[in-house]
Amino acid sequence: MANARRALITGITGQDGGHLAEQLLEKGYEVFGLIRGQNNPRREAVVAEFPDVTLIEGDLTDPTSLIRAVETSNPHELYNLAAVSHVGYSFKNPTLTADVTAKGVLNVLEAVRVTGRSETTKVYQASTSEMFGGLDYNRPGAGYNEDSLFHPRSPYGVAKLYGHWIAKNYRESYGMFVSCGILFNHEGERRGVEFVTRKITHAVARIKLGLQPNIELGDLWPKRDWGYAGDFVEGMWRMLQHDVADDFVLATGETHSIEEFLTLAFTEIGIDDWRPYVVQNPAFMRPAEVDILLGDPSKAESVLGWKREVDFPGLVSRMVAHDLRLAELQRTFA
Ligand code: NAP
Ligand code: F7E
Repeated sequence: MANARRALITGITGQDGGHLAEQLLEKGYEVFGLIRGQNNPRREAVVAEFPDVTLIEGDLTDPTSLIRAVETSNPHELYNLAAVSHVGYSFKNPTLTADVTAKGVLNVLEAVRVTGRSETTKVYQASTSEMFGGLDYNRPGAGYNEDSLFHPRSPYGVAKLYGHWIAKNYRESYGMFVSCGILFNHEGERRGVEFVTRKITHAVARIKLGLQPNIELGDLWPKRDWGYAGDFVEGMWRMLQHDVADDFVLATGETHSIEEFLTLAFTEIGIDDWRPYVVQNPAFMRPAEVDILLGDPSKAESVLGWKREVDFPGLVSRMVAHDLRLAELQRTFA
């Protein structure tokens, strides 16, 4: 490993952290992961799946721990994926969201700068389509791109917008290589069950095996540009291999409603009408909703040569298949 490129991933226990660790190890990187808490329940799973990843304890709200993580890993590439990332949760915990998802980005950038690595460490900042907001007045027909207007609709979106701009500010002020990926929703087998796609596929598999009767959801009409997380982390890596730091939208260029996702997921288990199995619960509705998101990934396609591989039906199908295997195991060992 002496000559291997080194990468530090914050958010190693999350969906994207897992995909990225897997891909970077395959590419021959020495991978370090920041893990928070004195007894993080997800540590065991990361150690089991990635025994070659070196875990470093730290928290985005603790600047000293980030300086130590940067000094220990001395990374060529730092992927800042850690965040309070659930939009609904951010309405209930707005101060924590600002501390982690906004100010945490500043803490990461400062850790790189004050340790004298501004010229040697390339940084990826996980920006989001939630910064656009999906309102009628600023909704471009062909989809949002890097020049579209921002109008975030949640404490999460507002915090991410701070992270986006402070990342650009460090690029402009200190010449740091900081690239921001404005990523539209990306899902898959590693997605947390608190997000709507995985919540649905997890429930659909359990309904099929008789482990639960129905699923409780909030609003079903919002539309999202849903891609596969494995494709999207490949795009993150490509951003840091590009010769200049820049901002890039990653998206599929298609948008689908939650109802469409439900239709495909239930069809996978042979049920044509999902309505009898879905209970609407206002607890899962948000004080302000993002109605529709559609991204235009033309720049990433032409400049980075990036293109998503998995399409919408393929995404739903692989998630249901994975959750059916999981539910079968749960039934066997229950
Ligand atoms: P995720 O599964 O929710 O993972 C979030 C990660 O952040 C977890 O590893 C979590 O660790 C870590 N974290 C939370 N608070 C922390 C803190 N105070 N200090 C250190 N680590 C902390 O998110 P994801 O889907 O992989 O997304 C990765 C990034 O991309 C996030 O920044 C997200 O906002 C952004 N993004 C995601 C999407 C998407 O569709 N997935 C789209 C656009 C942008 P614990 O295990 O300790 O909780
Ligand atoms: O909600 C609706 C909900 O929580 C999608 C994060 O990765 O992508 C993600 O944010 C839609 C919303 O994702 C339930 O109201 C209905 O309209 O799966 P979600 P999100 O809010 O789009 C962006 C790009 C990020 O950056 C974020 O980090 O589904 N919805 N019923 C529900 N959502 C949830 N979670 N649970 C429900 O029961």
